[in-house]
Amino acid sequence: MSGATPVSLERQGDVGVITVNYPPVNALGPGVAEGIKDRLARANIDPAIKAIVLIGAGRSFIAGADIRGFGTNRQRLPLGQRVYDTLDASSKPVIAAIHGYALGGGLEIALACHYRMALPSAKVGLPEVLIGILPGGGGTQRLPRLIGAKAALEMIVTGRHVPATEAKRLGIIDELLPETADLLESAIAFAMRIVDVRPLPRVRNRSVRLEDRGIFEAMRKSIARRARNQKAPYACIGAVEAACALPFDEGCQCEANLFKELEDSPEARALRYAFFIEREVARLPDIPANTPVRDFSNAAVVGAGTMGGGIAMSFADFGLPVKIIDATPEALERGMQRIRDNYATSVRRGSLSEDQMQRRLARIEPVAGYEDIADCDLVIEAVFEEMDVKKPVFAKLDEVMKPGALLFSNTSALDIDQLAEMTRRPKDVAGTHFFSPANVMKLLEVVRSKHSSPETLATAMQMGRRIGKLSAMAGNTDGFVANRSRAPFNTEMVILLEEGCLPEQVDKVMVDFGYPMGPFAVGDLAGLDIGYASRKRRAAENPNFRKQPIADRLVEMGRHGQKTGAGWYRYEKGDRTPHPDPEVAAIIKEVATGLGIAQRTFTDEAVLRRLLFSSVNEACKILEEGKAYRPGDVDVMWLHGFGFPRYRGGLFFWADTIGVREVYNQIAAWHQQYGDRWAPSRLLRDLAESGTSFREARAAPFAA
Ligand code: 3H9
Repeated sequence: MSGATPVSLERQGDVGVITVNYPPVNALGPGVAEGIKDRLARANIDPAIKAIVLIGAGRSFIAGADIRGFGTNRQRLPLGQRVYDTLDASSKPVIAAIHGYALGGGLEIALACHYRMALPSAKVGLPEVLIGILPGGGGTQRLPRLIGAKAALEMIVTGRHVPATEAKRLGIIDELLPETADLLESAIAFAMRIVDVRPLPRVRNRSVRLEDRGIFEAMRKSIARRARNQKAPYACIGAVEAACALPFDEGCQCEANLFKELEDSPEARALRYAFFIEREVARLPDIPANTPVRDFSNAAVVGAGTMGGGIAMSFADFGLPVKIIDATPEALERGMQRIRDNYATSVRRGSLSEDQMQRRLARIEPVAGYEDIADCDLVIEAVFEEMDVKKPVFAKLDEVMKPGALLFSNTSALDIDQLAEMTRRPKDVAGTHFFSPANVMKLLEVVRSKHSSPETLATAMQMGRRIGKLSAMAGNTDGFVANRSRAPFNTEMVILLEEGCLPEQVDKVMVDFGYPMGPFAVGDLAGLDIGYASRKRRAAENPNFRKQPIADRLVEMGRHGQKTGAGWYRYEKGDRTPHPDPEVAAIIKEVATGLGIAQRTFTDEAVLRRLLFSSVNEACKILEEGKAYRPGDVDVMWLHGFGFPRYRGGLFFWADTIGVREVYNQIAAWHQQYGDRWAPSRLLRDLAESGTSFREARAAPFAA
């Protein structure tokens, strides 16, 4: 290595090998792009070097620009002087040798090289849109020139990671090696084969293949719903459109202008934040990273209901064999049929092949009784959500499961300590709360009992990651972190009706905000009887529980949601479209009159704040009680458990865009107006008084 940069140049025969070594994933951190430029210049003037290979050390080629540098006073070089431009201009051929990831600026560097070769396991992509920006290193101009506008547009607007085999088919990769090949050796051999080929194949000199002028409008239409309130996806489309209309340098200028507009936009800041909290959530400050994790290669699920079936599918989807039991053969068969139907729907929709379905189904083994699961490495209880039903299940699991097997519960609210205490191995017990549908939703809330050992918790977190989930730790409190912080929102939305809102207004506000569906429509989808049962339980436990007479009335009338053709909305047979229902409006009016509550109108902003501020306050209480590690953990749960719009960062990130003082003042005012349920949390008051943002809030030490 020459010089103190993370980039080295070595000569191997006639070939100069430039190696990027910036762990863990070779992002373009400080000195990397400069290092590549510098080594490239040296290689170009070294008469002994005839061709150049650019390769990454460690597990990746280059994962893109350093995301931490965005929004800071990052140095921006003028067009023509950037690493991409100098690679392109090299008079000696440059070959990008790709393994691991070539993403964002990493792929843009590869596109600026004259040739690209890759191992089949490599992935390439331009995922900038996922962090609220667009490719800013010429990617929007080179990719369409290389693979045509249509394919480039799709890759850039979705940001998806494209496997090298597909990238070869598309024309991004010139040569695909066998997986076992020595990448460097092969790249050097390739370099020697093309060493004298001139002119050098420069992507910038190609013209764009525009298959159909309508692709841009069609893309704008197709993303309209998903990308509402966002700028980056549209900027991506605009930049590819520019590639089709303008000479290369002008197209790059257009890309650079759009990049500048987006780099520090609110959506880019929120999406960068989401990227980092999703990684931070895996770190458990009070459990050492080197805590041993228990080996597991299979699982069992007790309970073949909707949740149990979804959990079993999650294991099967990620290659782990899973056994499933239920109380009766009929219930088990019903559960298996639901699993088969779910997979069949995916096959029909084209998201799963017949062959994949068969392989996944083969991993799910329905078995008759507890003895048949005794040998499994871990078991997840997913029976009816009642303490009296779950307790005997834990006693039984303790009796039958082999020593060392971990016992998890999928409860969404019940006390994990009590379940652990039903066993002689309380250390091996924890909560693993999946969200519905369990095979689709990404969040896994790992719930820590006061008995859970660090090993059990570390294993539960890892189990989630093995089955494609984002695992986040929660303390043992009613509703844990996700549902507890969401509960006041659910109460306020019904109280808003008493005060004069209609379900359709509340839903519209939340959809406009960015949720895929409004909360009342979601309620109808999930079934209103579920909330009814849990309200009855809570009311029995707590005399101060805020009743929801409107919601109760609907359920008592048999309006259980979509499944009964009516709930908050009315549904036509065989159609899931919610229609506002005058009957519901009449019930609302009648209940409100009975309660003596005056009806008034609400602005959309007032509705939004009323719902989300109530949850912000509760989430502050959760931090203050040490039931979550960090504000970011709460935000991850809202993003992945409840469909909170990612480009708004999460509950706390969004609240910071309003400002902690304003949030506090409003909550304090509502406390005066509505009483105790709006009492501001101590933490919220402290933050407001000290002018500390929600994101910087410190939680109390974790209390299981
Ligand atoms: C861009 O390139 C803009 C350009 O168009 C033009 C500019 C002018 N920066 O995810 P992991 C960290 S925009 C900074 O756990 P994996 C990550 O935080 C960029 N840090 O590993 C983590 O740190 P820690 C376009 C980064 O194997 C560690 O590396 N590129 C970056 O599960 C390991 O990451 C992207 O958007 C980065 N670019 O997944 C790619 N990348 O250990 C973003 C990673 O402290 N990265 N880190 O928590 C990824 O998608 C995944 O990290 C990757 C590896 C798939 C590469």
